[in-house]
Amino acid sequence: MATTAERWKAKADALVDGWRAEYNGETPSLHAVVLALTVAQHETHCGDSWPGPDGLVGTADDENNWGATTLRALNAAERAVLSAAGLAPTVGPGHNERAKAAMAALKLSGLPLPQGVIHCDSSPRLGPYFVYFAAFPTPWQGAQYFIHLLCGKGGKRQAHAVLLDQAGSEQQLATAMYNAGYYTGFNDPRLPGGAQKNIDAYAGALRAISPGVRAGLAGWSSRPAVVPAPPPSPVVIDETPPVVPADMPATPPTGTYIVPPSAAASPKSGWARLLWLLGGWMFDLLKRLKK
Ligand SMILES: [Ca+2]
Repeated sequence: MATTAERWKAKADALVDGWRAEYNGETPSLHAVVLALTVAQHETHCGDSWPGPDGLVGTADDENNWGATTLRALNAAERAVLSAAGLAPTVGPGHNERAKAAMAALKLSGLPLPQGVIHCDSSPRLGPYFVYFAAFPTPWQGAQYFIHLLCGKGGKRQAHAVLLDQAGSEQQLATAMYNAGYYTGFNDPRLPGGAQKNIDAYAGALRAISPGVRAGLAGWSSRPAVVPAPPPSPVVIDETPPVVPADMPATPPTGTYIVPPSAAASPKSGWARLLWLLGGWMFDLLKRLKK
């Protein structure tokens, strides 16, 4: 059993390998490693949250999903299979079992499956939904995809600048991530102060984690770059535009795989849900017209 410090050093090594694969061999600073690991820890315990069917971390079937990175929404054919099987998403008790049942039903259906695993997630606007999360054969590949989504292709997202800035803070990172749609939080952004509450909650969670990461990495420095650098092998993203529910973006928000305590405040199905969503849109529209 690895000690806490040994675990952090192993996670840091995987993160550095992923960063180098994403950014042409560039080595991230300790500051960048600490902040990125902090996010990955908050989201999925740097991959350990989803150990795969055997339930054990560190074995071949681990999902190696860092950062709760989503792959795509379910398409119409997949949703039809789950609907016929009577499987609805939940983020309440039994959400893991429900997601496993959904995955099993889709495997049985014979539909071509992407490189991902279904979990239940939720957002303030959508309530619970099934979504494919990315899965990888190794930790560094999971870390690379996480960095790719966090920082954007070529590092074009604000989160990348925060990681590179030695004074970049958890608050700045949480703000950049929220603005980029990395997480949605549990407060309705349509309500006054809702968005800021989501950012503050996320930043607070990061501030609670980062000192432990920094302490765990005392005395650690990144390994010399492997020559040649490990070939980037990001997940093969299914480019087929999925047919998604009208209220759900084709690429659902990634991240924050945390079961909210008061999930499902919204109607779950049918006309009630449709009316609820229409209500939300009308609210947005009226707010915009007022401006
Ligand atoms: Ca495993």
